[in-house]
Amino acid sequence: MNLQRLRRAALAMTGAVALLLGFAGPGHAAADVVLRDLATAKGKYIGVAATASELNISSYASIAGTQFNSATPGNEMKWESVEPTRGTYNWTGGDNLVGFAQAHTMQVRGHTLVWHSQLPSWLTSGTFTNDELHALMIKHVTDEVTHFKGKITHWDVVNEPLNEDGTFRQSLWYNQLGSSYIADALRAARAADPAAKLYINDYNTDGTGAKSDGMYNLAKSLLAQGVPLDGIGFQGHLIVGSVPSTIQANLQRFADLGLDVAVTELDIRMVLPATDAELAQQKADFKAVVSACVAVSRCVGVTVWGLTDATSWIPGVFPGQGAATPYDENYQPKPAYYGIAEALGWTGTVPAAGCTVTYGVNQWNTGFTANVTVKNTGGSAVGGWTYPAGQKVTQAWNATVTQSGTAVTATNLSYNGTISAGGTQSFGFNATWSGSNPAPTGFTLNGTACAAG
Ligand code: 9MR
Repeated sequence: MNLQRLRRAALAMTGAVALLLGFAGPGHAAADVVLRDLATAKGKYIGVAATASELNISSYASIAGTQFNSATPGNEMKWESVEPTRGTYNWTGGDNLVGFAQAHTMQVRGHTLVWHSQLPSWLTSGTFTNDELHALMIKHVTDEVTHFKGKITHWDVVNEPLNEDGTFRQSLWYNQLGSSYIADALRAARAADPAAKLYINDYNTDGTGAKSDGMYNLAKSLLAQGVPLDGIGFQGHLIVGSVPSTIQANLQRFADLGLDVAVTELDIRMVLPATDAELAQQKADFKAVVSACVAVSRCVGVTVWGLTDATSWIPGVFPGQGAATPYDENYQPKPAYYGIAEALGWTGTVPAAGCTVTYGVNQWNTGFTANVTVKNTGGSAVGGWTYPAGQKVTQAWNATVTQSGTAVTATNLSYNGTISAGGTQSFGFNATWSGSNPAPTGFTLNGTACAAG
């Protein structure tokens, strides 16, 4: 039985079983890996998106604030969030994100001022003359950029203005104001905060192609008109194994126009359940994207759109897909995390597994005592394992141990619920046996297969 099958078997049984060993706590990568330090050494930033609810998750916040040095609000600076009622601003979510970033010495990408989506209904269902709509847009841009003046390093002023063929997207803005809304929004943003770098941001422009050509022509034309455009954001919502081979060349051609470029919303999704092969490919994919940025001197940084698979937007929008971020659902760094690190110059050894398990047994005619030591070699821990038929757990210590058929799960007690990086926790149990008394196989911890220790 290969490792993947063992893991699946153990996971499947964990749900049905009574003995679960759960050690919770934020994950830690190999102690020497700090993405933000690596990025800084390359002259880049490494960013992470966070919604207000994600920031309330302690593991999310602690990893975001230590591993990343740029933050983008997932939703809190969008029009529907800041001005749900006409003329009444709610800056709370945006201010909280900014406060979090400042407390952790992170810069902030403002996202986003003029977009066709996540607009308040008073705006989308209202009737406005072209002049009124233009004035509303300018006021919104001016008020929001002014509110955050001095606190935002980069603004996604205009988001997703293009169709897949590179033409302008039909939107509230384009339909009534024509393509000049883009230049006007940029000018208003510049007037409100001359220090912020102003971007147009879009998806499916990461490699060369019709949409990217449309963006290229738009950028060129705006620059020719003297419009204050500083950079182009490439969202990077990608599919595993499908990173465009032209990504570096594409970033470079925009840089050659005299613009900064950034990867602003990187995630790389796959059909679930993720296999080890797909996670390995995803590592290579994250590495390829970040490497493209590293190779382009005017690429200022890369932002991942979500820290963890636990809260990513992907499964909700692409049913059956997910696993798109650098950390798994238990906040453990995935191979993708190390792909980012490697692209940023890290040369360490990727931990082979999150855990090792040592299983010792002391047996007599029909009974035995087992002692289990779980070592965390990559993060925090939860475990379950298959248990040979004929064995029956009767008593346990230092864990709640339960059994269903041949599957056994152990759950931590209140005093031993965390395994520090490199640390161990041990528990034991008494059991009966008949036939033979082999060691169990298929140990998992947080869904990750554990090597035998
Ligand atoms: O991550 C955002 C998610 O929480 C929202 O539900 C969604 C609504 O459209 O927007 C997500 O972020 C989007 C970003 O603002 C612009 N590019 C696409 C992102 C994913 O939809």
